Amino acid sequence: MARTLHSTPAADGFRMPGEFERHAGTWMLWPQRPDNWRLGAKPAQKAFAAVAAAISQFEPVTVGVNPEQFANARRMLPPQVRVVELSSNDAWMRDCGPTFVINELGETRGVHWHFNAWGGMVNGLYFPWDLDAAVAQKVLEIERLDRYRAPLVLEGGSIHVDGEGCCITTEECLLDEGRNPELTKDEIEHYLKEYLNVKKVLWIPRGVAHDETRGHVDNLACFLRPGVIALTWTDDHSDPQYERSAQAYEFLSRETDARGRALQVHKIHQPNPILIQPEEAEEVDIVEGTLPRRPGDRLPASYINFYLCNGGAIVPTFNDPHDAEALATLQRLLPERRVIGIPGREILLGGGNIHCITQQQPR
Ligand code: KQY
Repeated sequence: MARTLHSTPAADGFRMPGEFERHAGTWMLWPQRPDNWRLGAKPAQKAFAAVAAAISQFEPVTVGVNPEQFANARRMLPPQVRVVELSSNDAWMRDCGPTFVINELGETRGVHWHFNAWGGMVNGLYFPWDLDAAVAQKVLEIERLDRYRAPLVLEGGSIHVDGEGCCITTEECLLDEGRNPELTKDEIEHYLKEYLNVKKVLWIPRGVAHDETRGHVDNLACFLRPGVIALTWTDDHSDPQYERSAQAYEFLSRETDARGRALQVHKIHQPNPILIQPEEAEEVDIVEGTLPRRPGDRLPASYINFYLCNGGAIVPTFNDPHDAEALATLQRLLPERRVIGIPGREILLGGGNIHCITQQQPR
């Protein structure tokens, strides 16, 4: 039976593990909306299928699909990927899926945050978002896992944890007026501590330039293991990302984690600027209430938007001169994993990348 609990993970001895810890599997959703994905989402569906296939070499993958796309998704996804009917407005499982928490006995529960499409009626990215807002509960029902209903608006892409008491996030995202304008920074931090069971929250000032999420940390920085962070970087002082990454680097380098360790921060140079091409913009339907895709707009491309799975790291590539260096650096930093590059441009055109479309269920 999947119950809704009125306590908190911290009170019950549950914690969010680091993504680098063992997974039971990965959850994804299936893209289809033509006002976010070009050409009726066909290229995006191929890109999502490639990500699911890559992860399924390492651990079980489940993809939730709207009813009208079930047969198509089943045909496009490899047989080892489980396909379940699960309605959603779009396909960002990181953001609308549950945050899984575990305890010392190996039990798993889920945190169901409030979801408002990255800003609700203030600066949200589409309307409505009612189906997305129910995804976390449905996943937990399918898995028969108990659920905590957390009293704040939060997307999974706005947090990373080390599993040992430390969370990284950004002020730009969690203090944004479209999310929890009625809560103070201290109140938000209190909820993060209660629902993730962390002792320390590191508030990085800003995320990646041009990111329509307005500051998701998962495009900027992540834990490779406790005490070790990868950060998107540019050596170009005139790039709008330079100041943001430099500020994050200085901040993280002077901080310690919840156990008092200094953080090691590794820079991963971003790709050259990637702009929406005129034909790509034209291939997206215009719908009132959905953020439009305009030719020439810069996309928030970052190699940090990768996903760690059991024995693997699935990294977006951009057909860019920096791809090889990013993959080689991550392979050096993650010797225990097989680093695999998967083309990320189609996912980026929708507003995120591989990390944004995946959600780990811990073992
Ligand atoms: O987590 C993300 N990066 C998702 C962005 C949502 C994009 C909707 N167009």
